[in-house]
Amino acid sequence: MQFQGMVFAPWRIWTRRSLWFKTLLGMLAGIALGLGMPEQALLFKPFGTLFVNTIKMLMVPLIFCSVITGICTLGKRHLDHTGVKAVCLYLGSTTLAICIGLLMGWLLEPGTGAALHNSIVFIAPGHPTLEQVLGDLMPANPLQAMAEGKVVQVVVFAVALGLAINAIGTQGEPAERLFASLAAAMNKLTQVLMLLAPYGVCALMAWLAARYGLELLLPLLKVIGAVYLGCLLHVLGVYSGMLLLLARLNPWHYFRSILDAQALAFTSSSSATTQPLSMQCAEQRLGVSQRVTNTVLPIGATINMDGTALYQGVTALFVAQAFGIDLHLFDYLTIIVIAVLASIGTAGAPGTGLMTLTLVLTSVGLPLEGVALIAGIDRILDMARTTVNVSGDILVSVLIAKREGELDLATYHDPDAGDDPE
Ligand code: DAS
Repeated sequence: MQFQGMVFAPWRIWTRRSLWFKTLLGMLAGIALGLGMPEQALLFKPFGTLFVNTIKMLMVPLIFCSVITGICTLGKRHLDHTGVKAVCLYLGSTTLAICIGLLMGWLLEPGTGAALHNSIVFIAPGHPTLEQVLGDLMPANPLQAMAEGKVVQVVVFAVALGLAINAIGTQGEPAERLFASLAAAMNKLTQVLMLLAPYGVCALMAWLAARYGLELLLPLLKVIGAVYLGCLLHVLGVYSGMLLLLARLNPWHYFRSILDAQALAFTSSSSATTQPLSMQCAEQRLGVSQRVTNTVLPIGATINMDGTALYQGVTALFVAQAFGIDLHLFDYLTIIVIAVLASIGTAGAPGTGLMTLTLVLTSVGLPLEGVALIAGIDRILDMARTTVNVSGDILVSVLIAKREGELDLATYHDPDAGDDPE
């Protein structure tokens, strides 16, 4: 019995480990295999391709149902002036975040030097004219757009259909329930199929490490640096600026009061898990009224993904640089639009940003092998981006409460003042 226990102990240890840890181990094992046994490692390529194709299979149905569900969820809130302000501020800060991500990717060039351009048979799409871009926005045939993976058209159709479902009121409820359950099913299927990630990432990294050696590691470390630096810039720069310019509030009190929520977001990598604490922080430590908290934060949880958008900006440029693909102005604009729209309805759960990254890459014709490259370090990036997502959720509730005269300034400036002295 003891011998059997020893034999199965490693398996039991492995299965108990969380997915992100296994994926990180898979990445390191793949790199070791590729460096140690390059000949044999090259045989792993088909398994890496299998993993990439799994991601491709999930992408369109997942984002189609998620965007529709997000639009319907927003519609159900019968957005009053507070809700409309929240949506505008959230989408505005997400747009700023993606721009900062693109700026960090452009300045730091994390992918330069990876030189993977001849690693896969990949034909970068030609760069369209303005007429072609505008003509291509609307799908002539939505099903064909899905079949061909034209994600910009899929997202445009999803937003239009979501708005239409809202517009028909009670008649749209069955459709709303259908897409909500499909979105839940697709999220479940994603969770199950992402169990393949450790093995797929290991196979892909083994093949790439066999081809490119240690040159691959430095770019991945640069991606981590660029995302963390960008997140820091966004939180300290943009959020401080918004507090000072839009609400004339001292940012210090905001940062001091949201540390607990940020810590939970960082360790859990889930803004949904953090939401109750976010609401508590907003009300009890920042003085936001219960009405604004209950209106604004659930909207933030549905559509606000500043950290995720910033990460998509950095990693999209990383992939383009690594595979030697030039991006043009329209590509940057497409990345911004898709990252903002994809944030609507993306679940606040660990790793969801990696799935929406597939959407951003596909929208500008970048290879999805880049997703498998990022998958190994994704949890490290997810911790930072979720912290920014949660910080942004709370920030907008403070800004709106201040503008609507529902911010208790005494609490904002000194949240511990009311605590019992002993
Ligand atoms: N982990 C997601 C969240 O909870 C963010 C992401 O995966 O990008 O917000």
